[in-house]
Amino acid sequence: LESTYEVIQVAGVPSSTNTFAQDVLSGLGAESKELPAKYFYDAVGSRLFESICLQPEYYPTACEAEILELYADCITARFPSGVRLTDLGSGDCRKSSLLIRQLLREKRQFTFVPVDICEDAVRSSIHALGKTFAGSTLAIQGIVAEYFDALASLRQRHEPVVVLFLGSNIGNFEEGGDERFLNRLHAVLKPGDSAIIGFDLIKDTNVICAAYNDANGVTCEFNLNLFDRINRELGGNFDRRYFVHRPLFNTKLSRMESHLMSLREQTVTIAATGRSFNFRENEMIHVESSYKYSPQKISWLAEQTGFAIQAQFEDPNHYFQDAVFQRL
Ligand code: AVI
Repeated sequence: LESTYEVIQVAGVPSSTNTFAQDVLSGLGAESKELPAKYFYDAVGSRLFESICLQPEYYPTACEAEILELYADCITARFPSGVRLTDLGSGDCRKSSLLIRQLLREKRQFTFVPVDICEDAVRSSIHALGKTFAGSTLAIQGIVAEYFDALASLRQRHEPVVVLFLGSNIGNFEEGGDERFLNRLHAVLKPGDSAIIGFDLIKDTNVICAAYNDANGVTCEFNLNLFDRINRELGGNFDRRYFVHRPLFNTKLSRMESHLMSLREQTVTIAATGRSFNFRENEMIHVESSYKYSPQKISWLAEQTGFAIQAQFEDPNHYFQDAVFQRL
C-alpha cells in the first residue's frame, strides 16, 4: 500500500476577496466596531498562531498535547475501522498527529482529513506529516474550507466519521455560536459518529490573560497582522503605529476578548470597501472572543444538541478538557 495525499478546495469561500471586503465594510461600519476572527488566518497569521502555541504563557496547546499524549490509546480505541478522521481548523496538525501516531502504531485503517481556512497551512502540514510518518502508509485528504462548508461536504461520505475540533476552536464563535455549531455538526453526522472537542476551562483570570498577552509580543503581532492583511488585500491604509492590542477578560460572558484600540482620532481608507472609517481616540475594534468553559456548560451543550458525552479527559491542572461527544 502506498501513501496518498490530496488537497481539495470546498466552495471557494475562503479566498473570496469580495466576502472579506463585505465583512470589513459591515464590521467597521457598525456602531460598535468588530472584525471576524477568521481573517487572522492568512499564511502569515497562521504561522504567527503556530508561534503563539509555543509561547510559555499560552497553556492551551501544551495542556491539550499532554492530554492527547496521556490518553491517545483510550481515545483511538473507540474509533471505528476505516474512519474518516476530520480535523476542523487543523493548522499545523501537531495535536492531531499524536492521535495519528497511535493509529499507525496499532496498524488501523483510516483517512486523515485536515480542514483549514488557510491553504498554506493545509499544504505545509500535509508535507510535514509525510516527513514525520515517512515509511508508514498514510491516506490524507486535505480540505481548504471554512467550518460549515467542510461540514456540508461530510454529508456525501460513506465511511464512519470522527471529527476533531481541538485547541478550543469551539471557543472562538460569537455568543451562542458553539451551540449552533454543534447543532450543525449533529445534522451532518450519523448515529455512532463522534467528535472530540477541546474546551479551555475556566481558571484563574491572570493565567488566562497572560496567555493572550505573551511577553514576546507574538499575540500582539498576530492581532496587528489583521491590519496588514486588510492593507495588502483590500487596499487599506491602516497605520499600526496608531493602534494597540488590548486583551480583556469579560467575566460576565466568561470569555477572553481581543480588541485593537485606536490611540488617536484618525481616518482609515480601505479601497475595496469604497469608503473611509473614522476612529475616536481609545475606540476599540473587537477582533476575537475566546470562551472559557465550566464542566457544567460542556454537559449542557451536549444535552442541548443531541450528543452523549462518552468520556472527558483533562490535564493534571484541569486547565483544559477534551470531551468525546457521541452523536445520538
Ligand atoms: C484558535 N483559537 C482557539 C485561539 C484562542 O485561544 O482563542 C486563537 C488565539 N488568539 C490569540 N491567541 C490564540
